[in-house]
Amino acid sequence: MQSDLRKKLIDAFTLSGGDFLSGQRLAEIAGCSRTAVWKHMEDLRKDGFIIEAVRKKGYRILEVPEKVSGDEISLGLKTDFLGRQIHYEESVESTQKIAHRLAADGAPEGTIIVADEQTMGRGRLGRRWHSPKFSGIWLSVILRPDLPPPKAPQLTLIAAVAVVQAIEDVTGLVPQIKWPNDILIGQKKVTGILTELQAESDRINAIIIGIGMNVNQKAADFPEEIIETATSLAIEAGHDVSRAALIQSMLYRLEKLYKTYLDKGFYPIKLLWESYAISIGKKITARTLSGDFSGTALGITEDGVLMIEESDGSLRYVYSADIQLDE
Ligand code: BT5
Repeated sequence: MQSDLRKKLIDAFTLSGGDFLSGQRLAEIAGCSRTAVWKHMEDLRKDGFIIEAVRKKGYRILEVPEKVSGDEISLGLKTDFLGRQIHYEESVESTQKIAHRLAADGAPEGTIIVADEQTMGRGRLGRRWHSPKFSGIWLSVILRPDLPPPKAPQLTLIAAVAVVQAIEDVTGLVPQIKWPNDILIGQKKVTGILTELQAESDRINAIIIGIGMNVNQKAADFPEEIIETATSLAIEAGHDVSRAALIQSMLYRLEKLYKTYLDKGFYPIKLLWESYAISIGKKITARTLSGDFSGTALGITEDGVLMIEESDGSLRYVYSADIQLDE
């Protein structure tokens, strides 16, 4: 019902060809009150439409938000197989959920699922991922490497390198990686990665890499809980950034790194990853399900496991944790 009204308003603006439409006229066209028109205009604004409102003249739409549906991504995409099958939805609970379903139904390697909004975006350990409409990249990639399940964490690190390179390519900003899945700019989180598996005991059927990137949010768009810890590329660059260009670059970089990984193993990726890592050589605390461990982060192993040297000199291998920098 509500989206019906919204559609009528957008159609009216499309027909007006950039002219102003008064609140009264819009109310007549949409068959609602002027207050309802005002409310809908505010909603459109929140969704990324740039609207001019002038007394006695009414409203006009100056800019519509950029979408990231199939066409915008395909046009100019330089990959062989990654992103050649695109499943786009305007709004979903979680792109991971759809990716799991498509992967179980046999979707080919390289299929991507992308949405303009997630209503139940998820992080690790059942945490939530804030994914507002039109302002970020909410994307899942299906890969089908012929590997045993313990190798899966390496894919998170490959994706992290691809994300950093894409941000550098498109914006010139220089992000850093916080093991295992956070991409930071100036200590604030700009991207999170969630890797999930469909596997049997000895082989991976599908690996689903979820990437959530804050692109065009303003500081005030972040909810209270993360306002101090999150940032977006627009905040850091000082201008809006094209989500489609970022997705294209990310897919291109990921495909190249993935091919290198399958050909030459993890070592070349490990070197790249370490060159972007924020925590190597620093004092950190790793919060794991079996307790907290503090010490110096030495680096990652061939398998992508984090090595920490504790103050008594003992070496600890951390497979899964949240990392806090202590210096
Ligand atoms: C992550 O989890 O960082 C993985 C996020 C993966 C999101 C993508 S979006 C596409 C795909 N579909 C999904 O449903 N998910 C994936 P974790 O390390 O557990 O971090 C989660 C924590 O980050 C939350 O508890 C918040 O504190 C914080 N957070 C939530 N939303 C954020 C945002 N938009 N930007 C920065 N921090 C955020």
